[in-house]
Amino acid sequence: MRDKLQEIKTAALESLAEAADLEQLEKLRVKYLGKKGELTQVLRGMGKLSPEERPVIGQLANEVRDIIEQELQSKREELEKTAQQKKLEQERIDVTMPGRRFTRGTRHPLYQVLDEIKHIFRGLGFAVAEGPEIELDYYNFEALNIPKDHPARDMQDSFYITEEVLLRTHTSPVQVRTMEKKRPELPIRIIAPGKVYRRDDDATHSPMFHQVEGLLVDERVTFGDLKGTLLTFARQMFGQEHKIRLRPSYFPFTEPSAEVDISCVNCGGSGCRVCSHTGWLEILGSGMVHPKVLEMAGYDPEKVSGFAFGMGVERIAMLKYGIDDLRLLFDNDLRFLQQF
Ligand code: 2NM
Repeated sequence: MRDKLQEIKTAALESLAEAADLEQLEKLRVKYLGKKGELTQVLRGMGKLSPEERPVIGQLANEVRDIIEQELQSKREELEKTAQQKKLEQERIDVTMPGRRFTRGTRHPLYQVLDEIKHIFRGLGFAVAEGPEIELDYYNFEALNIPKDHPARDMQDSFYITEEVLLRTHTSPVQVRTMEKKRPELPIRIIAPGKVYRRDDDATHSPMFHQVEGLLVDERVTFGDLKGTLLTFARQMFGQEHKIRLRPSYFPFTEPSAEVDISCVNCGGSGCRVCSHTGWLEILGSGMVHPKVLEMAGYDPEKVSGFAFGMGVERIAMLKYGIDDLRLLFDNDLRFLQQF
């Protein structure tokens, strides 16, 4: 057994000295020290030895193992060092080579416009409020006085998750949630920007689009306040030379309601193809908050009043930049996006 151990030691040291790379070294480690390795086999056979011989051979076996381990370790360090050296030689970097130009992205035109809308309303004292895109039927419809038979409540027109939960179809639920949270604090003066979802998909409708809605609730808020606020917005957004026009309209959550037009961004009002020869372009919907909506939010409609409005960001962006196809905003074609 003594001889066998000497034999293993000599053979191991010899082959370790010749190992050319880390892979070979690992094979040798397994061959000598592994679970089924030569040294391990010898140690297994120790049971057959006499009690006097056992500690002597045991000690010798341990010495042999220690020597092989030491040699393995120093050989490993040596080979790692040469491998690293070789890598460094192969990887010479030419520091005089010209750098690779990296292209910087641009902010998406929709979000440039959204930022601008927020900036204008912040200047008018409005705070930005946000809320969930997955909304309860109560906040999206019920609290907004939208009747059970309204087309938007149909499965065909909205994305339902359950009977009571859907993707919000407008950002008005954020306004309701804010009134609920802030009451009785006045004034409420917020805009609610964000993504909304409707089951529409054609050249002029995307199933996801962006809205900004505004809400002001206080004592003695008038239709004149609404008109002045929207005129100020329209002029900051499109230019001080613009006029606005209000036309009677209908929304379940406002009374009275009005559509707001701006003098045509293309012809200034004389009539052209863009404005279908009317001189006007519709930019948003608005109105005085319906007393039922105020009441459901916990306010006394005899004591407070409010105005609200809503606009589609895609539409504003298309008018502002003269984009004629909605889909360009969603295609992510860099040739288009880099123009803004
Ligand atoms: C619009 C048009 C008119 C509106 C109403 C409310 C709320 F929560 F106060 F009832 N938020 N937004 C509103 C009013 C939205 O979008 C075309």
